[in-house]
Amino acid sequence: MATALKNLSDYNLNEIPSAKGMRIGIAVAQWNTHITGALLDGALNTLKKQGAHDSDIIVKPIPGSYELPTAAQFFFESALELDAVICIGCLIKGETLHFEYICEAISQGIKDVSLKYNKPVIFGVLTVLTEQQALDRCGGKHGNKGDEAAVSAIKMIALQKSLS
Ligand code: DLZ
Repeated sequence: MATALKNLSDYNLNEIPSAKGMRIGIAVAQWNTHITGALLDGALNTLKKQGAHDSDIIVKPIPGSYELPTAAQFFFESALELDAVICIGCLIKGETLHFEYICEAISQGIKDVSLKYNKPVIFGVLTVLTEQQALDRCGGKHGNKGDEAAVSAIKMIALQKSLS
């Protein structure tokens, strides 16, 4: 779990499957947009490097991280025929229990939507104690969790295709 021991962007992209033809929705929370925008850039960059086509990536802004599971459900209920959804958000702990409740709801919700639709829903959400920890993980000294989310999506789609 300790990101400090790992750079989130430390992948050999030659070992990742091609993303050509994969259709991916990305829901991006509009809280802490200086962080979520950078996470989105990382995810888009990695998907395109791996061959995903612009027209196969559908990005939608979402009010806040709490809405990410519902947004993922909307994506799968749409006519977009997506292979996966990446949820991008950033929760920074404040002084109340709000952080704990939202983190719990999002992680459970993302898992529930993934199992309900039998499709990968990727947890690209930073849950951090300070803004600096978030900055370190959206293109800073620990890399970019958006890259990691994109790689997870590609690998899970490839796994599902290989088994079906
Ligand atoms: C309300 C709230 C707070 C306090 N903090 C964050 C945050 O750090 N990151 C985030 O993505 N969203 C936050 N929100 C908004 C909630 O996720 C949600 O959008 C609102 O509670 C409305 O349901």
